Amino acid sequence: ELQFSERMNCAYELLDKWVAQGHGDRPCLIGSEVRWTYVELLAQANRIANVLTQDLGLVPGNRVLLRGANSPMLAACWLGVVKAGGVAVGSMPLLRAKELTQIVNKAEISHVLCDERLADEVRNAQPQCPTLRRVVFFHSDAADGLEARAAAKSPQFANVDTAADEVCMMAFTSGTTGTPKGAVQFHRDVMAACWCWPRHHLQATRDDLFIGSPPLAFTFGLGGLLLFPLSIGASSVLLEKATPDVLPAAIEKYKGTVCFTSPTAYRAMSAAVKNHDISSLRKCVSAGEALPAATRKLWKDASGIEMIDGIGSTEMLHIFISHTDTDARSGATGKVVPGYTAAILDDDLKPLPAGKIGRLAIKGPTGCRYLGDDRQQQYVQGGWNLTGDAYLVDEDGWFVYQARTDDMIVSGGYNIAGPEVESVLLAHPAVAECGVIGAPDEERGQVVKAYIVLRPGFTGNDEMCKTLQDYVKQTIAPYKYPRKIEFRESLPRTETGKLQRFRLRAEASS
Ligand code: 3SK
Repeated sequence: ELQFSERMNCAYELLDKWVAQGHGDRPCLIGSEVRWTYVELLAQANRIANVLTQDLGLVPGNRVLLRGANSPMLAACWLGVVKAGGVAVGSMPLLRAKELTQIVNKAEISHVLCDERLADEVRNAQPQCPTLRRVVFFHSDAADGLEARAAAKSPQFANVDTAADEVCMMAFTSGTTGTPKGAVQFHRDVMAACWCWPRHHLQATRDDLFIGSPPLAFTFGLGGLLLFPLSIGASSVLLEKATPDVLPAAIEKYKGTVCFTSPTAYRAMSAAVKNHDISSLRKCVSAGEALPAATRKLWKDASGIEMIDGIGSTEMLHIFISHTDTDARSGATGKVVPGYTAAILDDDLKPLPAGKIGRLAIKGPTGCRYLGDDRQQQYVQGGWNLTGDAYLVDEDGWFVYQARTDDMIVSGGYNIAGPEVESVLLAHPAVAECGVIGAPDEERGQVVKAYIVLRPGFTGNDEMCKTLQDYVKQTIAPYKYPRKIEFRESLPRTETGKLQRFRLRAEASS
């Protein structure tokens, strides 16, 4: 049932098509300051495509970094880039110059469209980024800002005639070493992601209003808050701030019907929802980290809604194992999404029987393609995508999460590479050695915990703890800072001196 013609631009399928079919006056995107219909979003995306191609010299295949909190304008930039045959590369708003430089250089970014309020880190990165030709700011009053440039352009644009298997987007995810990996997706991958899980598991309609928290730079948010609503002609609220303390009020205000957020956020919202009328909500999607059975129950008791929990990955673009709201089993992540095949494999890639714990392996219409990265060989083996998760599957086909098989820390919905935090801490003059792991945490799933050996002359006390936490916050994205720090005389190491993180993890869990 999933068929594409050889030539296809996904922006047409998501946007132009609805206007061509007479659906243009329907509500499309809502932000804090604008409410756009389909026709209005199309006009803005077309104007941006005209700016990119006429003013900024963009040619098909150029990679464009997008930087901003969720907003209709950020969404229009994504669509404008894709219409122009460019490659939209999302970036988390909290990233600092150091991380932006890595992404820009890895992806050979030529253009940046950036929210003016986030300009500083881009400006700091720019001198280290030789491929970067043009940076234009949006949410800006400047005469050369994106809004002014777009206003001077035609609202018509002939989409670049791309092949279905041409690259249209890249999403970056930090590896265990902290070196970001760029996952490359084709136009057809976007449409496959819009088809498989949303049609079979979410089952939203064009009357639904999507709302939630994940950034559009995270494929969970890109799909849930932009691609999926557009693919069915529905509408979406794109909030710059959608933390658990403000999301219930936003659901009440806008009358959101389909919510996407993390287990940590549902847990935090459970108490707050009694102060708000969230009766408009009918579907609640949870992903980004394992959903504890207690959180599922807490949210059901608070809202009356059975969560649709699922697991996806940046590499696979979106969710491939999931519950539905009518077929959910507490403690399991769900069943495989139609279109995908899932198996549990041993270390020799042999399938394991039901009940045995092994490596989760996925095949389907989307799959991992890292941009020039040796880690491709680890993720894709024997035709399977190995997600780095340990799972078992029971006799009835329910997949049950056990653990991460690598060193990623998943905290409050963020993927954080322990070794990256280590390398920052090791640059501080007080730190002699350090090991960073994910310690179990009721609220956030895991928290970043650093075990630190100090250099002679420094003392491990609360003041030092705060100094090191602030140092990490100022060097890399603040959400990566170690919420817990323990000072030690030494760290467990192998005979060859390799840090034994598994011992630290075992200690933190005991
Ligand atoms: O972490 C997940 O489960 C996820 C879900 C959807 C899209 C992307 C990701 C990483």
